[in-house]
Amino acid sequence: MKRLLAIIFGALAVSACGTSDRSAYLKVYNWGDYIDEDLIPEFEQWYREQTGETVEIIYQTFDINETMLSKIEKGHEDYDVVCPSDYIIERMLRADLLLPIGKDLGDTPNYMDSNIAPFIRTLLGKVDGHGKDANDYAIPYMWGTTGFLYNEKYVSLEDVMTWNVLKDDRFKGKIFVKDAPRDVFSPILIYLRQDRIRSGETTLDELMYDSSDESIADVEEYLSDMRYRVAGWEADFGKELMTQEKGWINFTWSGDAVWAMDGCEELGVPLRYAVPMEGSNIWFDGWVIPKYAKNVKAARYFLNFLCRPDVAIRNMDVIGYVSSIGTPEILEEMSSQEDFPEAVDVSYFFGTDAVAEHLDPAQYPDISVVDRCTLMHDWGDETPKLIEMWGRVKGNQLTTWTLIVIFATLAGIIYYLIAKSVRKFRRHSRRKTRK
Ligand code: N2P
Repeated sequence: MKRLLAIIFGALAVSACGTSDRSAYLKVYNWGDYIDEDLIPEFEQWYREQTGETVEIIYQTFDINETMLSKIEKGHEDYDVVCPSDYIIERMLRADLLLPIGKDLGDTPNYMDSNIAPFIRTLLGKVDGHGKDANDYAIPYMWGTTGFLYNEKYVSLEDVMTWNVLKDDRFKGKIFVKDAPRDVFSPILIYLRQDRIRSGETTLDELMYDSSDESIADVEEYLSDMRYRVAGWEADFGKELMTQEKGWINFTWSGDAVWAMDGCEELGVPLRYAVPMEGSNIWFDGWVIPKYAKNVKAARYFLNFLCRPDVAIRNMDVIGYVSSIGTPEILEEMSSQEDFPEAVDVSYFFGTDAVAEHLDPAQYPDISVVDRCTLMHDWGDETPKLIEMWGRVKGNQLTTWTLIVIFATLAGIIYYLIAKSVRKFRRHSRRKTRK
């Protein structure tokens, strides 16, 4: 409801923008369920305090990268800040769609420079900016892994330690998969190329650039064979279905898993999260300022605001995802929230002393998990091949409901035709008798 109202008010305000001063509005385009919405008016107030100027946020959401990208790339929409994933930032830089974030913040401290964990800065450094340093064009927001959220009542940890669980008939009709072509393609390719990785013929990183026809065909064959076990392709609702036990396995992002696991144990739904042994993606989403933006100043302040540790903690609490902010306050807060029995080595994120921290391993994976994950890369002009393959895989799928509807319609038509012939036959016989 809150989101619906935001969209309605947003739409009204956007139309009002045509006649008003555009510097009074900040157009934010973010993933659904990806911010503590109470922070929106708090930013507006903070911006007034910092600059003496008024700004009103027009907040809109998307559920997959491709929708957002097309609005900017094809629609030239004037969003001031948007939140693409790593490989889409790469694509936007390649297509020259981004403005530098800039550093002018008046007297306001720069939280962007000081608070982002070096680990995430290094990941951002791996984004190929095609001659540009991605660090000048993006502010990392949330990060995580891709893996399985599973219900321990029906599925064991051993089951989900391989991506091949997707082909296990015991779980037919109980699997939800993210409707995100690249996020599904990459782990499946990693799974299919295990032998080549082990023999040194290829590496995880090389696979993330692999858009060859051979690899697309292999993943398509795998997905086509897997799909009849899939109950649904979801962008955002899988986590809720898992809490209602409508699904037992969800191919999803760690943050969705954390959101679902929160409080589920008490309700008798034992949800867990794991990253298969074969390896997976580590990803981050970052805020960027598209070149069609109209309020770059407020955009920069907004990104700076999101890098405040207190703001990062509020966001994490509400959405379940993990912020790129890696200051000591974050470690202190996250380790005080719940007593996780297992210690994880998170020195890669919080610094050399953090080798045995009792944090949620779904949020802050142990270094051994991070070591088997890799960042995705843009396929450039090859991308349509993936989208076409995805369409074939999903498009050919007949769900049980589709089959029921088709059969019911056919039965109706057959009944109608038979009834019509019987009536015609009776009329004919009556006429014959009269004669
Ligand atoms: C939140 C979506 C998170 C995006 N609903 C993960 N890349």
